[in-house]
Amino acid sequence: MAAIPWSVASRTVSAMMQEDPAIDPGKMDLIYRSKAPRNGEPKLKKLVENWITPTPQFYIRSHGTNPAVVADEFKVSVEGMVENLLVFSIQELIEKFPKSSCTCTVSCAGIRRYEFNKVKEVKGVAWQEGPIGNAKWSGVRLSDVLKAAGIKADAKHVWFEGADEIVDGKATFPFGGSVPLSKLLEEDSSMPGVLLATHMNNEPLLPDHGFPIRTIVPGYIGARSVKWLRKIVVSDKPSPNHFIADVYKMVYSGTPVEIDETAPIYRYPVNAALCSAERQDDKVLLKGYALPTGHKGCSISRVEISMDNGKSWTAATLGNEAGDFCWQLWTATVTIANTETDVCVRATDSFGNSMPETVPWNPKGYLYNAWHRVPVSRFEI
Ligand SMILES: Nc1nc2c(c(=O)[nH]1)N[C@H]1C(S)=C(S)[C@@H](COP(=O)(O)O)O[C@H]1N2
Ligand SMILES: [Mo]
Repeated sequence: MAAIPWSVASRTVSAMMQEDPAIDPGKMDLIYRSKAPRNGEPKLKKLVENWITPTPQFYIRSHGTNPAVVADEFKVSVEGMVENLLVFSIQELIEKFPKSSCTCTVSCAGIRRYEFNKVKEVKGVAWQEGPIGNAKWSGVRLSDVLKAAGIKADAKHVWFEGADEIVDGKATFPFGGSVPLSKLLEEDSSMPGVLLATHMNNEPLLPDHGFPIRTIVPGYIGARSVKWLRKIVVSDKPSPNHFIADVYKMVYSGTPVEIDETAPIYRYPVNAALCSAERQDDKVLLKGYALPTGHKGCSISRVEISMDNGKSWTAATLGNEAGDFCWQLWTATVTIANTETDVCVRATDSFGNSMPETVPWNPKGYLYNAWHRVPVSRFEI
């Protein structure tokens, strides 16, 4: 068996042990909303301590059990509307194609879902503000792999399929998704359109994050960044996989007709959250994050705080670190006269998108991005 240069032996063992729902020692810090499948988000105060989210603080969202993976035997195939069908081991992929890295934010479409529950109960993990993280991802570019495969003229979408098995009633199927091929036109020397990532924050991916390989789709909801990637299919239509054909769509009544007629969600909308509050003499220091809409060249232009339910707003201070498809951290110093009040936060991005005061309820609880309204009493100040 060929030696693996990026030393994955330990990961192979721990990935195989995923039958056991024991939590990876590197992921003990998360607050688990469910353990099987594993769904955990970081403590918010910790989340905003670093612009690059340390891997232990990075949320986990899995729909099924982690697949048992033997890294040396793992293969990724490239099929469909291509001139050459290709199959690569991870070793071959990383030897054959130029290395590529990017820093970008991955955020779950269900972020802040618990707020919908206050209106009417929604299905799905009751996430708070934590299923979001900004990491450095490294691997190879999907565009380089597709160049080697040769794309046929009428191709329009690229499907991804994971090695996990999702059980839904009596059916079992892999997690999957797709992106329009045009997403790849967005790439430049510093940002791939889609990355096939083997590493996160300079370490091989943890099993929970898709070891040995996953897609990372900058600017798209987390569901499009398929973990344990084993199949890439080039097609003239979006993937028929459940997670793009039926779910991860913004529907309001959820009838079959509405689902069929609604496009899948791709890019995430502008969002922001207040994550920590600390007393500093007679003032309070607030810290949070803001995420611009997932478009190339889109950044946060302002974050504003209101202590009077949105009647008046003051600007927060944006952190220095920013980048395409990345969140931005912010701080604000405020006076809190009345600990019974709410703090409201809203962000506006450079494409003119602003968080609305309220958003309509949707039965799946996706894309909650109304003003972040937090009772001061949430924080011990
Ligand atoms: N194979 C596979 N890929 C997947 C998922 C999954 O359940 N299976 N969950 C998706 C969802 S909904 C999100 S938000 C991200 C979460 O990535 P993370 O667990 O590394 O944070 O992975 C996506 N990729
Ligand atoms: Mo997600």
